[in-house]
Amino acid sequence: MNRPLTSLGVLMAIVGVFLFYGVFVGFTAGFAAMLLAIILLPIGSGLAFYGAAFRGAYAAQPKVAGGGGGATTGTVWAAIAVAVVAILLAVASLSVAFSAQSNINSVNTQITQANNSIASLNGTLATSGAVPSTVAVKIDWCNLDNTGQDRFCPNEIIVNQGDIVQLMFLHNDSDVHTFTLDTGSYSFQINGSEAGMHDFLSNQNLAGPCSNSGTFAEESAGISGTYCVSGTSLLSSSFLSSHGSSNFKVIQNGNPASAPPDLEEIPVNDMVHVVLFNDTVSEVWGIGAFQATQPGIYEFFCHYHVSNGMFGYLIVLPNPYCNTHASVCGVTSSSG
Ligand SMILES: [Cu+2]
Repeated sequence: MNRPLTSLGVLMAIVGVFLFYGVFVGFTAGFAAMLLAIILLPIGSGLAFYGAAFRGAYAAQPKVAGGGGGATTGTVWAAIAVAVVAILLAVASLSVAFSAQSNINSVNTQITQANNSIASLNGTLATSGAVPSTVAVKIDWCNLDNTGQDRFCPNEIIVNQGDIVQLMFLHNDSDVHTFTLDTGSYSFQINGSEAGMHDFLSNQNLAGPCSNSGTFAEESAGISGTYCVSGTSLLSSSFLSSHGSSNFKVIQNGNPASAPPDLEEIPVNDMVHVVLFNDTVSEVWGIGAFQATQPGIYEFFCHYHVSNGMFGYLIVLPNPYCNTHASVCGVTSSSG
């Protein structure tokens, strides 16, 4: 055995295998490592085989005086064959490894491109938002829940910041009800009252229309004790006209509180309409509009029955569009 040659061959083969493994796993990825693996592994294998076979060949040789013995020609060719086989295996394996790596790289590239597209879309949505629109909302008085108490139906209004909210509030109760929004920067009221209707708070019948009983702080915020539809947030007819919002966006029956339907466009005229039946108030409905200028959650309520649970929420979703189009959204410096 040629021990130094065998040791060198084994060492080279081990280093080649290490590099080979490294190329597969990725921590020695690169052309130089691949080349070195291809060189070291077969040469090391061949040398190790040759060195190991040298002993057998030496032992098989007849002793010749003065001669040291050596490898036969067959042993040399066998070592070369081992090296060639190692070369073929290494090249084939590395080509598979690089082919797989190529596919992984391709998939990674596609994932990166998809992520970039998603980020771009998110960025567009986050910075552009929604162009404000006109939203028609109809809210009824009702007492359908388990308490049997007065409620708003529905009791939530969800809009985007900047939207123009056309609000129709109606009831056919003998008690007076209001839709009052007087929180945050909002001041808006539809007062569905009429002479002869019952005031829950005073337990008296009203002497005239549009009454807030003259005792509510809301009146100092712009909500009127005289006008049935009022508040500093109430949009003017000229504003509505310039925004194409003069008529309720959803075609209604002529008297929204009654059937059968007689569909027509109803003007948003800041009025409360009283419907009589046999000289008695049977239905009251009012209509007006405000702009959802400030995002957030704001309570609206009925003056008379808020303590009974007649309240709901205006939910104004923040709209990035309003960051760059403040005037369109009605955002003023004083209101933030
Ligand atoms: Cu009420």
